[in-house]
Amino acid sequence: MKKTSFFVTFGALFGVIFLLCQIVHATLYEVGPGKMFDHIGQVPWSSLGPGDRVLIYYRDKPYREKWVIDRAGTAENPIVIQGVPGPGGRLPVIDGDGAITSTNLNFWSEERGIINIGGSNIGNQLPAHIVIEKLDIRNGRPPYKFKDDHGATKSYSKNAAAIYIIEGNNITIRNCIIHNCGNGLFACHASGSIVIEYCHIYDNGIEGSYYEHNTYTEARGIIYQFNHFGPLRSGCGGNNLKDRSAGTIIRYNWIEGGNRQLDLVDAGHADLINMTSYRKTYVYGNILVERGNEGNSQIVHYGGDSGDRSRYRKGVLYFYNNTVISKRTSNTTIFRLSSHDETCIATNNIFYVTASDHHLALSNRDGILKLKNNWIKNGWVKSHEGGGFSGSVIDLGGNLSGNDPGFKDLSAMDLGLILSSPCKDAGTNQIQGVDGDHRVLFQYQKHQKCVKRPKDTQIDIGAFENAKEETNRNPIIIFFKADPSVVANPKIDIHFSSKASDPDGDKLNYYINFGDGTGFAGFDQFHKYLKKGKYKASLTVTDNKGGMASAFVFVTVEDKAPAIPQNIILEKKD
Ligand SMILES: [Ca+2]
Ligand SMILES: [Ca+2]
Ligand SMILES: [Ca+2]
Ligand SMILES: [Ca+2]
Repeated sequence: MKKTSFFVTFGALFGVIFLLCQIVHATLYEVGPGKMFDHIGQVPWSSLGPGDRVLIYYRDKPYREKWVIDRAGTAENPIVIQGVPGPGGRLPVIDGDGAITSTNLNFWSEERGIINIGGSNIGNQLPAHIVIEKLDIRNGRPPYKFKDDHGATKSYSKNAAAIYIIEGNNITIRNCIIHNCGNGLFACHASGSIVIEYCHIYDNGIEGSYYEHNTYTEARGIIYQFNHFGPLRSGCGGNNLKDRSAGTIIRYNWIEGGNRQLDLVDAGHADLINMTSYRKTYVYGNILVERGNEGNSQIVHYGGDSGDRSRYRKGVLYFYNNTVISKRTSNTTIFRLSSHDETCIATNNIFYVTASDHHLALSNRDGILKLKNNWIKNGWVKSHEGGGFSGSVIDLGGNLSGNDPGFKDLSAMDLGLILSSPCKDAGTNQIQGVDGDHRVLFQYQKHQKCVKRPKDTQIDIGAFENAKEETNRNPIIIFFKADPSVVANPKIDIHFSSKASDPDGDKLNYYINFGDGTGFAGFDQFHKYLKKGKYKASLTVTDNKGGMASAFVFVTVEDKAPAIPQNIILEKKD
């Protein structure tokens, strides 16, 4: 006995020590007024480990600092750099203008970013499992200057970014405000599994230049979701979202302004081009807005722009349940497919222009565009290129045209549908090439938010479903029975069993009231009545959402002489 308890104690103690070790390894660093550190540069950036968290507290003065992250967390214990908002939810500001760098750091490409990920001579880990959230990062572009890791004053390059990802995997940028940089975000080809979500990205770019964009990414796997992309700075010719990645998913974003809203072009590196995911690009549930005659009249470019067609995407752009609006007074072209090897399957989209007549074209010169269940403004044409058009536009059915798609309030940019909208229930539930992971499950909410897309038997066209949130339905009882329902004497086991289902698939709770003052929380139970009588046993099934169903069964307990005297049974047992 003693031996056992010793080992139990020892085992428990060992477990506690093991747990303590795990906890001790993760460290919390706090930066801000009255906190552990006054300056971001005091954080030991070159030795961060899994589970470490850096909290940067809001203060009225911006933090004029820049740094590098080159350490690896794990999937369970990422390294988290998180701003702590101040009054009114204001995010701590990381200002690149006049930013200083800790001389404890030693990294390259300092002129390319305010926060760099990867590219360090000290920490020397491939960055992984890093989360950056709730920071307002600004002013990383010329003419702003900074002090580098040797204390020398340097200028940002034109293509400097708020966050410059040189290399690394599983990097999430969430709930950040990114503005007034050259490129807002930049991810190089040695990065992978990038998620950019709930961010507000606007006012980036360089005047008179086409080469700096709100985001510019080339990654092995990237998801953009729930972001609010605003216009670039005035006079800047860059695109809103420019991407050269494999495995690109752009969903549930509001993307307004830019030369083109989406510029999805070729990767420059064979390791990306050879990935099967390079051939499939998913764009769904987005709102794409051209505010006026701003820059290029094309909304989405898919394929390549390097001129080396062997590198082009040569795959399929799955473009569905987007709401696309152009307020240009002149021509608008929705898709530019770079070559005859690019295909777009456009399903359940609204393509609306405010201009009348034939100002809307769906395609540019090349490629195969397949149309299914879209709503398209009256007067649309395949292309504005006339005889220069060598592509094809294929009608797969279900497409509608009209003058008014039935937005709730276009002037207020409330792009949900009114009940009488022709887009209501006019989509197809079978979207070609789209399976589990890429189904339309959410919809964008102004701004930087998302909600579940209401479930409806027939999907609407566009980014918003006009359906009331499904009301809860009651469970359904399939059976409830007592076996046997008549017994000759008290104290005989009766088997109560039941089965129910819920049309919403809700988890169910069962309760059996035996009608004799006792009950049981479950769907299957044996019960003995102690006295003769007629009992009404009831079953109640609830679904945790207020839904309920009940059923009952009568049980008769008689009081007859036992069929076999019990004392004989007892004797036989011996
Ligand atoms: Ca350096
Ligand atoms: Ca434009
Ligand atoms: Ca519907
Ligand atoms: Ca239910």
